[in-house]
Amino acid sequence: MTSTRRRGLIDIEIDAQKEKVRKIKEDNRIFDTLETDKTTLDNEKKKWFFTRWFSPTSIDDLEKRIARKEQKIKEGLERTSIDKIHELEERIRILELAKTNRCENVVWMDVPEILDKKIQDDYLEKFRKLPQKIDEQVQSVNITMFGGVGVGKSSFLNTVVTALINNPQRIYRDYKTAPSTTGISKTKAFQLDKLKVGDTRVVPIRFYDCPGINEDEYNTMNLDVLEAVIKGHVKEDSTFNPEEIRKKRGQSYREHPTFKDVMHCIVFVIPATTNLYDRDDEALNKIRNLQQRINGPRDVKQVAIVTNIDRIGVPNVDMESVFKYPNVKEFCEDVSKVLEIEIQSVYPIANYHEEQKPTAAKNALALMALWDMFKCGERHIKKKLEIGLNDDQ
Ligand SMILES: Nc1nc2c(ncn2[C@@H]2O[C@H](COP(=O)(O)OP(=O)(O)O)[C@@H](O)[C@H]2O)c(=O)[nH]1
Ligand SMILES: [Mg+2]
Repeated sequence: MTSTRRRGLIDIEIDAQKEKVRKIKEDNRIFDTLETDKTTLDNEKKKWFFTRWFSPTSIDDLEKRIARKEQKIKEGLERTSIDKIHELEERIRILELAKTNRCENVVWMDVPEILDKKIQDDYLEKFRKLPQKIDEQVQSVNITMFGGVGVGKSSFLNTVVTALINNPQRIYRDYKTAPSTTGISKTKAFQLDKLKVGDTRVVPIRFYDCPGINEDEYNTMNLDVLEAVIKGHVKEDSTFNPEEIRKKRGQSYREHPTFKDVMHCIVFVIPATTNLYDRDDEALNKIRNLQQRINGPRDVKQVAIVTNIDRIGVPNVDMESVFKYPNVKEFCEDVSKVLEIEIQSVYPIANYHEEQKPTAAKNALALMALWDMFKCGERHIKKKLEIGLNDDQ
């Protein structure tokens, strides 16, 4: 059979899993047949005793066979439970289902067909070539992320750092933020460390990690606070203190921000598992209200990332083909409609969650999104610098 279709990581994984199941079943058969062999041996011996007739090789063969099996067990062969086998078979079924849901002719604009190492390396090269400052006055693109608690904001930063540093053995999990295990956001520091490519070369991008904007009993993250963040009223070296920002005083509040302090790109973070048409979704409502406040002639650029793509039927192992999944495209289109952000600036993202090693596909997705954020921010800055900063705000 000849096939022009490339064998992807998912095919390799399916084959590997099938082989694993085959091997386990073969091993289990050793245990299953050992008892039968022993019974047959007993019977053969009895037959010989009563009739003095037996096939001369059968007892010998059986004894050898039993000895071989017992030796394997002694060497550590283990029986695998039926539940475990079912679990593996279920995994194969899910991967095969994913493959059938995938569609070769899903059309996205300007997206690579396969997110392989080459795409990852090309983006890394682009970041490596960036100047370390954008301008003397405004050195970096300031980016902040808004989204509910636990939507993957801190994880996205960790994915970005993992991708930029590009150590094939290491996933960064604590990039200046505490991992949230309780569902309560523990994000503390506002401005995060400088991003670096390959751990050395500084990239002119600064991230500001905000607390979640929902489950907000005392309305601490209200629209005034979010707007103050965008307008640069929060001092970068302070911990995030919504109370001070609301009262417009205190050590974390900056009364007179300049253009280098404002956010140059806002990222809305939406998990792919969100019901976008739920009118009671607090985070979505807040984002839309915020947009009404800030959308104006001097727009700051907005992009969206859709996290948790691995939870809507794209297996981690097939993330390289993420753009071939119609449901991913549909969800991103819906985000584009609901938040009125052009589809080119809605990025599917799968953050590292339980895996041990980075993958080219997840890195590439994060780098693509980051590149767009950077370019948007940079354009915004350059435009403003051309107009003249005095005209600002
Ligand atoms: N499977 C999966 N889990 C994710 C993803 N993004 C975040 N998580 C998990 O969701 C939980 C909350 O993420 P976190 O980044 O702390 O959310 P934050 O409150 O927005 O900063 C953590 O357990 C993450 O590992 C993703 O893309 N896929
Ligand atoms: Mg967080």
